[in-house]
Amino acid sequence: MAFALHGGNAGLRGDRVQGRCSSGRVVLPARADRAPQRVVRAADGVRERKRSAARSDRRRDAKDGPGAAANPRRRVHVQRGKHDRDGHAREVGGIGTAAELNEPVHVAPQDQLSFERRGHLCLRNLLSRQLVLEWLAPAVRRELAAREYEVLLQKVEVMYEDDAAVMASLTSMTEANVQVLRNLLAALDGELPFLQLFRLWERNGEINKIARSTRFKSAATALLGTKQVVLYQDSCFLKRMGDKATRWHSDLNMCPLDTSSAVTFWIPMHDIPAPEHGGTGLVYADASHRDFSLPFWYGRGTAVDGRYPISHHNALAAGDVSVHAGWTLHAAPGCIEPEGRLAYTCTYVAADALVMAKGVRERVHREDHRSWAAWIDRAQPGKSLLDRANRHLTRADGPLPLL
Ligand SMILES: O=C(O)CCC(=O)C(=O)O
Repeated sequence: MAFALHGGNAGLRGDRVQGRCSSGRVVLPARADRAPQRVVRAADGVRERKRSAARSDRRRDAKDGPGAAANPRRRVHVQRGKHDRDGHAREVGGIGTAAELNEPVHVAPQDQLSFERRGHLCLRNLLSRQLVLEWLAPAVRRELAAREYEVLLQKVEVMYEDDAAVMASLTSMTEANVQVLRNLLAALDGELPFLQLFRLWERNGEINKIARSTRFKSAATALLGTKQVVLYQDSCFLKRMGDKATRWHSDLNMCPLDTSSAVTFWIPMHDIPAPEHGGTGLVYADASHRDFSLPFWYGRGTAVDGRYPISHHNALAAGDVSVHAGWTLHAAPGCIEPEGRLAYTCTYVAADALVMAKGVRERVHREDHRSWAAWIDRAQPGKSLLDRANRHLTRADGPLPLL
């Protein structure tokens, strides 16, 4: 089934692309999965019986708490704890009591192989539906609302990067000028692909617990084939009704680290239909992360049209996570859902990733610079994130919390 991704004309995340959308190999959960070391397996050979078991497990989990289906005796009591400055529950006694976050995931070898070969994978039920709908999604929405100025400023910077007058005016912009930023974006007449916010983990205790959890650490280390990973970046992507397609891009173009070992977990904050039914989940250019030939011979920016099979992971339910490698080309359709589409992402890199040398760093696309601007000038180029010279960056309260 063919579908068109209508790209805007600014920013890195997109190009006007017409692709053939072959459904990705659907990835289904293995449901002996709530116990520690649960296995998250790809779909091959898993049939309707497992799907219907998964559906009834989800209903059970939603009713009785994460893990209730696999272990009916267990109830996860997510208690309300201390409150932050806005009166919202913070991490103490809150999300941290959701046992699933402390349970490592065993990613089956065939899934690791598939990720290695295709550059993407879907881990169904990596999180419980309850955790996503009742904790993560509200926390992400609160951050978006509380940090509207930051969100708008970032998008104006990206969309007006070639307009010297607008860029100059931003230096004197303050929180009181939110309306000015809104007007600048409105003037683009629907060219935006999404609104974005970085570093949610830094300000929100619940999100911090999730991004730094054993759950993600174990999945990231397995997929990258490394012992230690660092949380490099987190972000959220809000597509409002009418927002355009996310352009084809790979994340490492925007990252000042010299590495190929990066993995992004794209976590929808609600159920998302398959792209052919109007959903806005990510679509991937299969094996593009292994395409050394394209950048070697042509440089970046060559159209992906026709070069790779395009695939996706069909409908996603809250708790499913769509995962891609740092160099995998990916995009998303424009948003026709009246309620919009919201996803939270966290990106991990192997701990031996090197901080880029200064001359090279200038070539990094700046779309994500708000994610790393706070620490990059304090980092020692040419050294790994774990090197003694960069240890000061990785304190628990630092910009790159070690897992
Ligand atoms: O959600 C989107 O549309 C874009 C997400 C993305 O580019 C990413 O997760 O790297």
